[in-house]
Amino acid sequence: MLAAMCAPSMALAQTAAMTPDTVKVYDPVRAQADYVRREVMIPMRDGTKLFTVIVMRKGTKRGPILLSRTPYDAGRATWRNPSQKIEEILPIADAEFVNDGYIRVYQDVRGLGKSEGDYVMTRPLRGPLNATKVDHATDAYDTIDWLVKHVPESNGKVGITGSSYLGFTSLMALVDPHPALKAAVPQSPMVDGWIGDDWFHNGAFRQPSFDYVIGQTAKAGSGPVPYGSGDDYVTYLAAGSAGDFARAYGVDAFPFARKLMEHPAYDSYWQEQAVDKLLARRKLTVPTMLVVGQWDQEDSYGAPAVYKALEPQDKNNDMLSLVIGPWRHSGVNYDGSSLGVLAFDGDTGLQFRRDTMKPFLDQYLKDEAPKANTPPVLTYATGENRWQATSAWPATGTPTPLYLQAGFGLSFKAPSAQGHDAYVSDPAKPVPFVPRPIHLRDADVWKPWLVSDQRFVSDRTDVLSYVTPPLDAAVHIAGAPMVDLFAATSGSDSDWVVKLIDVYPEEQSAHPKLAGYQLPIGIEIYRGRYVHGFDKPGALTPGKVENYKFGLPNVNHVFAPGHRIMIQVQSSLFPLYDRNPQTYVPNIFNAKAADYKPATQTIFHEPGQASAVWLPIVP
Ligand code: PG9
Repeated sequence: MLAAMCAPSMALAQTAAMTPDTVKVYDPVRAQADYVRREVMIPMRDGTKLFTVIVMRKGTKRGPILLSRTPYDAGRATWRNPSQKIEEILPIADAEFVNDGYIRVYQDVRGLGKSEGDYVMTRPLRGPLNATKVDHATDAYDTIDWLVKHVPESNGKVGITGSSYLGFTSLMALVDPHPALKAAVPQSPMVDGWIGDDWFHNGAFRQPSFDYVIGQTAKAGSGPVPYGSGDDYVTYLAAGSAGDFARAYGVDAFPFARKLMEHPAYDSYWQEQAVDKLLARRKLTVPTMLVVGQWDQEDSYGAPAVYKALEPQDKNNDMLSLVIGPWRHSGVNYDGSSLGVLAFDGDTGLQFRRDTMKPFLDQYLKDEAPKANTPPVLTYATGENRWQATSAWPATGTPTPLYLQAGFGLSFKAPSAQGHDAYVSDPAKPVPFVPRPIHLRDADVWKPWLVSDQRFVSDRTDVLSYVTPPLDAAVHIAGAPMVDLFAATSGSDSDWVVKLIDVYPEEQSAHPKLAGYQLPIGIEIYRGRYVHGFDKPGALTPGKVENYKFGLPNVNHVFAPGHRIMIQVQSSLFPLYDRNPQTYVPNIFNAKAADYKPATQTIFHEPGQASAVWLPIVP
């Protein structure tokens, strides 16, 4: 019976052997999908069209729109897994939103993905650096304007979010915002690429930036830099300066790489695109929640800097909030149960998104949603593993100097005797930033590197480690520890790296991986030539003591009783940061082999020159 029914139709449906086998259009979204996924080209004011994907659960009505503007392929972002289930196609952090009626929108920024137009890296705002009529502020405005008019399932209210580059585009939407933009959650935004976000930290160049530039701007997707699969420590060392590396591998053909190399100091190119400075000159009209990870290995600077710049405007303490979680870069959008060897109390990413971010967005975006109970500041006290709400950041407390002492001690009492320690920093043997062999592209090493055990360098003669006795009582810090270093070099330029470390007791049988662990709470680098101003590089006078002051990342951490606090000082962090030749040259990207010289570095701990890290201690 079955055979009789099928035979005639099968015969009719036979496909000729030479039918061309390519199919022009296959829509993978099938009738059984639980979502609607639309791809549209949205016109901007200059006629350029931006590729935009709109995703929502079937049946969504009066849904708020949550927008992200990305350089990382909106198509791929909304097709994480080929599936008919909305939770599978979208990034995992979107689930709570689309399951509660949100419409999720991703857009390729101009010039990337399927969007039209010219791409300029973190395109500066219209003004001295951008003579065109368009930037991310206008593109966000035009996009929001189109969305509220063309998405019939929406309630006309839009929020913007995203991490890192997407955090940057979220912040740019706050410049002359569209009236329908009701709330923003910029996460780990790239704010100042010179002071403390992706490209440089306090003037020291981050060499993996070259890979990023190629990945981002090579049209044919021809990156990354073809330097081979060996130990990156060896490869970068053999290349010479970061400029030599760029020239050897053709990275200098990329305009943005040239811009990086042409602007080694904090000149107007950097100052005029620093987003905290741009926003500080404008009125904050959109409720904004800034988010960052305590161990953010890419953009630890931006969110707290914007918070600091805008908080004076927030008279009622209800427009601007800050969240610091126990996360790596963008970790907020993934499973936040652990980071490296550290385990937290549950999935801190989910806890934040579900209990803080969503109620905040609901309040401003959903029809008739209740007021959220958003704390002005929410941080996670690592060491005690609990969320903590406060009214201000840094939390109210007393900055207290923890002084370097003779005999490699540390104490809250200022040193009373003359004293200093010295080490030789040899650019031919820079201190590695993670154990060798180093593969900068290994995400499993890169993502948690800021919590990696520092014992691998503690015994090097060019790393000085100062440590307290075991603590009798907990020391709780909440804010950015400040380095206050008195140091001299025998060279004419130098880098200074300072690490604040929580040393776990040797006996930890309950957590054997943490026994004796030297957990970095903050690591930062400072290029000595800028001691008299980031825009005023100058040679250091050999032997002259200078006072270097710079911030470590913002943290909320409890050093538990029995633990010890350690401060390490060294002069390189390689190959993450390019080497300082230790001889002053106008532009380190052009340093020659002969400029790289060993230098004797002297760290002072004596009255009048008492090196310390100021800890933001809270009761
Ligand atoms: N940290 C990345 C980035 C942002 C902006 C510019 C360059 C790099 C990112 O994760 O997007």
